[in-house]
Amino acid sequence: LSPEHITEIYDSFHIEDDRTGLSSETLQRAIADNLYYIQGKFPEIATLYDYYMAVAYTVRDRLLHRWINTVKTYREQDVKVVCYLSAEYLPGPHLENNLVNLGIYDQVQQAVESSGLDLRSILAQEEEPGLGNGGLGRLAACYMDSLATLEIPAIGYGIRYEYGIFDQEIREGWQVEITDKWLRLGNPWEIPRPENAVEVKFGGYTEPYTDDQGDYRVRWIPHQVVNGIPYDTPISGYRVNTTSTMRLWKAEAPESFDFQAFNVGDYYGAVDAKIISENLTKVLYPNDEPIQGKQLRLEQQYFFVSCSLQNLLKIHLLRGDPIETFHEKFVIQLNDTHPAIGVAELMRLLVDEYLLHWQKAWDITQQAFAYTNHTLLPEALETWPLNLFGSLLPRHLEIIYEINQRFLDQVRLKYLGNPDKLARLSLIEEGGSKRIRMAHLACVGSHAINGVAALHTELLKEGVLKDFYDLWPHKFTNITNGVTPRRWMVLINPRLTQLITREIGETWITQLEDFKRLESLAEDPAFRQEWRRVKRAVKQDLADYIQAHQGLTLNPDSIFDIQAKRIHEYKRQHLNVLHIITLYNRIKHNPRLAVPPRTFIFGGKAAPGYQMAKLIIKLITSVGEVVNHDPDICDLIKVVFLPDFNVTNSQRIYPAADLSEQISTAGKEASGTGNMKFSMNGALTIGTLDGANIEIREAVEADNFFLFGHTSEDIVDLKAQGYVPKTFYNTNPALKEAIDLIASGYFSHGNRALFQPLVDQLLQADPYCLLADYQSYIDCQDQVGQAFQDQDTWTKTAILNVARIGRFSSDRAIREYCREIWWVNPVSIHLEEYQQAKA
Ligand code: GLG
Repeated sequence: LSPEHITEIYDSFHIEDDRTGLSSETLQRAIADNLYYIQGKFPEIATLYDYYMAVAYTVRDRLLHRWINTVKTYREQDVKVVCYLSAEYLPGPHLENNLVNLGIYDQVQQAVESSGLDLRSILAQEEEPGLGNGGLGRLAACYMDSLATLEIPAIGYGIRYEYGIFDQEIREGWQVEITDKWLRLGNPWEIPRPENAVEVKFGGYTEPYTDDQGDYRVRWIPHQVVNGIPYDTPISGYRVNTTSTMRLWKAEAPESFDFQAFNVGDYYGAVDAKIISENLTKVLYPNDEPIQGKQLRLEQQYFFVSCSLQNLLKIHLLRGDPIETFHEKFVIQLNDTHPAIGVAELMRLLVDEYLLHWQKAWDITQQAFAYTNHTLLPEALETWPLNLFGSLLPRHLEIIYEINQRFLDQVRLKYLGNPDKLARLSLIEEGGSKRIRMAHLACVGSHAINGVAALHTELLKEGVLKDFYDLWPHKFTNITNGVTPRRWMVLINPRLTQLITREIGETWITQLEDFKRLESLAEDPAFRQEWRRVKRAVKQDLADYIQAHQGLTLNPDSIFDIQAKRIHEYKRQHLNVLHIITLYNRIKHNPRLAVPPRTFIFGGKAAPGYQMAKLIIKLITSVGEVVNHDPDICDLIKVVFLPDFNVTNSQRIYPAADLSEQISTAGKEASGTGNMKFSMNGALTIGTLDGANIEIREAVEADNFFLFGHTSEDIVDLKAQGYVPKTFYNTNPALKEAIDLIASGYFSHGNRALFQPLVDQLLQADPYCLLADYQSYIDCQDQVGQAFQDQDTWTKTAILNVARIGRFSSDRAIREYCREIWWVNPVSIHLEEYQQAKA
């Protein structure tokens, strides 16, 4: 070999860095390296989980490279950052999402296969972070995905719960809750940052003093101090370098042992302090809609909010910016009222710790915060008993009094002699025992207030927040929710993704409005046939899964009629059950009746303390027991309850649906986001005029949506007239027969007592108006059955649903937040060569 020849050979190949390279060879080498040096394993003894960890670390290295460049750029360019404060996040498994976003799914698959392994089974090893209950937490995760993809500087702050939402098992038809030990085997996605720990104070008392300038000041002497340790998880954007941070706080005792207590012999007392502190972030409250009065819950809220705000102020000052410009560099979104205490905490930090004057601090606070409301249910509006609040946060109580006094002074000037108005607007609820109204604190302390769907925002303005709307109409906006097409289409439905991309290209992945191009294809019979083939294959996948896990054989040509969401009376899973029983009765009466075969699939968790919701699960499984095994039914109806509905399991469900059940009582569901995921994957919706259903129906057009039920106005009128559910029961034989069958013990081995509470609730109160909507629902379901017979028209309608769902991307929602509330701009991230960065 001549020297020239050797140089030529060297130039012809380029060895990639093992931590950043993206070729399958490099990835394979990196995975083997991580297996060896991180897991401490060699192939002969490595478990699938070890391989999962090795692959996860390999992908994380690629993310870190982008993440570091992102953080660096934001520091250097002094950009404005969105801070999303949310007590809940449901990001779902990270690995596959990162493969999709980085565009290395195929390379990693190849790398893994070359080692004789299968990527799907490696992906299945991941334990998802169940750090939320439902829609609110999942929305936060979709928004983090869109923020990164749109290259908007953002940090998502939250709580690192040691135990997330419980795992659900079904035993003898009942829900059983199992502790979610998601951290048991380690979490490769998080990086602890103990050096950035902050202190959070609780309890104690306050005392006034005069500062050097002669100004009146207050200091807070706490009873207890807890440390907050940040754990950072990188959040990738789709095919961009931007990688944002989800920073979750864990509570720890400041010292592992309180040595002073230890020295005087109080060993257990010293350990107790540690236990008390660490209990703070132990477990997520498993209620979908907020609960009242639990001290630990207020402690969790204050803890993560205080950690986050202290962290933001520190970042701001580290960038060399004066405290007075804080609101120009950060905008803080309150995801519901859970972090609303932030308003008082930022005031405390600015006034007590950074010694600003009240008015200056208030201007900064109001301009920094914005508030999203997620529910109208009156029982869900968070309020805290004054005593509890004052003993835990004595200084914040004083600050809230001061905010309230200044606010009510303003109100008094506007509404002369209107004490009712004042009482309604006040941050303090009087009467009986006084309470702090967190929604009011959020409204007063924010420059923008938004609802999550058009109807919801209108109802906010007319109802719960009417007085605030009258006062500050300019603060109110609607931002209809959206979901990320990366996870909810590309990741969960590769078959449909491929078909669509083949026809219209892949721009839709970041510009979902481009789905519009599918409209003309709805007219193409050959395309419709392919679409049907895909749908059938995806339904078969779910059927296989259910066969394997529950031993139930499903007919993939039946209508897959699915309701998957938290179990709640307002969401009306039991209305769905009344339809099942009605169909059952019809077939029993007329065994030769030609009904299209249907598979009813349910998924969802009930709050552990919500007895009625748990009874609804038992009703679904009990009806399934009877119906699935009744020979007269000839397999025309099947009822399946899929246990443990979470992000992972939901991913099998949305793509397989023909029919999406969105049947809440009108006016109760703020938005819903499952409705969007189903539609995006080509299901038709049967729904009420509630939440985002209304806008989905407008978008897909009325002919392509199965509408039933009373409107929210009807429901109000119905109740005002004195709603008597019994009237519907007495005058509707099919309804009566269905309810009587439940009451008779037919589905409970003759036990009439079992479902009595549910039957009584329906006949005596029926707060969610199931009986009033029953006939309309049944008629609509009959139309669904009819329509499904004509498969070709059904498919056309499904394609049109997808073609017109573009508006419900979280990218659109985030763009609206940026434009109307946050006033932030994208910042592109360029990668420095790794070697260069190291030097
Ligand atoms: C709430 C509402 C849902 C809404 C979601 C996200 O009940 O209707 O879609 O927030 O805004 N508790 C929730 O999940």
